[in-house]
Amino acid sequence: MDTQVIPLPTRTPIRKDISNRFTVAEVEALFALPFNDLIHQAATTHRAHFDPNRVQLSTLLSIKTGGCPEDCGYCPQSARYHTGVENQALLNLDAVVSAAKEAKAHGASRFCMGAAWRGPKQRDLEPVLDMVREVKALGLETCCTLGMLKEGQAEQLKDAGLDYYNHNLDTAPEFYGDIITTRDYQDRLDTLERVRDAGIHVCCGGIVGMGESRTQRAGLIAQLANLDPQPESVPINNLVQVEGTPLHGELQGENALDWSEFVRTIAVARITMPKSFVRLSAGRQEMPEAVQALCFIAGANSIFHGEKLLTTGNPEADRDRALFAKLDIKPL
Ligand code: SAM
Ligand code: DTB
Ligand code: SF4
Repeated sequence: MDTQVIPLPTRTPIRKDISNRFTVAEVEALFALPFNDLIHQAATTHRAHFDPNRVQLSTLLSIKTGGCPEDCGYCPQSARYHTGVENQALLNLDAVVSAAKEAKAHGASRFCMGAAWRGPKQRDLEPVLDMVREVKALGLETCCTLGMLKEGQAEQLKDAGLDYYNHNLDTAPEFYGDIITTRDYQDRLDTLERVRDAGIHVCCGGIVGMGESRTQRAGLIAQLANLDPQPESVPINNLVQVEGTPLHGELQGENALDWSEFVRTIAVARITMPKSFVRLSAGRQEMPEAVQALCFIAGANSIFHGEKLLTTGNPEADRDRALFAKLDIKPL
């Protein structure tokens, strides 16, 4: 009888020391692995650092909505596009605190407050500092995403009790100019440095499905993985196409990002940033449960939980509960 030799899965060696930077080609080589080998490597990496059956829940609240001066081509909150999003001035403290209490009651461990600003002015920041203090006092981790920070603002947020600041690189440097013209890549890196220097945890990721190439997806992941230290939290968003934004409508059918490529992106993020929380972020509403399950296998271990992201929909809490029950996943 013939003995069948089963080849071992292909493994691309990953350097342990992140002071060795990832090249885009190295990250692209991970993307190019056979799907099963890639998922296996990502799942193995995930298990070396995390309990694979636990997923962290963050809840988002838009504390200031719409009317943003920036031109981010994906964003329903830019004042330049007609998307039907209603502008809403900064919420008052009570509204934020009651939303945070509700998020906690629904099992969230982190509460993330988002504002459609280019960046906060000092008079904008003061009330946000109160929000951070009160949300923190509820025993929740606090996160803000307020746009670019000026000198000294990160320190004020830290003093108020801010645990995380979300500021995304969004895409590869080479594709960035196709999406945003009102701030550049370096502006984003500068804000991330201010956040890091103030001792706040960094939440930094990007969006895929905007018409970028695979090399550009690898370019985004290389940028994120080469941040030193790596971000504690890495949101991977699948573009939510909103009518009225420049990116609406063009990326359909064969131009749309295939689900397998999204899962590959999660897997590559996990392998290159082994100790970071990789968040399966925007786009879950449109994503079949089986694809979400693959993302969890590939190392995603955080989601946004709650019926809304900032302005667009997210799966209802009951749907997430049912999915977690099927997969025996427990919130962290
Ligand atoms: N205005 C601030 C800023 O841009 O830094 C904070 C809020 S902004 C909405 C936060 C992030 O949400 C963006 O950097 C982008 O990655 C993500 N985002 C916005 N619109 C999106 C969409 N339609 N689909 C997927 N992700 C989106
Ligand atoms: C992130 O990376 N994704 C979240 C959070 N950080 C702020 C935002 C997603 C927004 C999706 C579009 C919307 O709801 O307006
Ligand atoms: Fe404004 Fe942020 Fe939307 Fe860009 S992503 S338009 S900065 S709210």
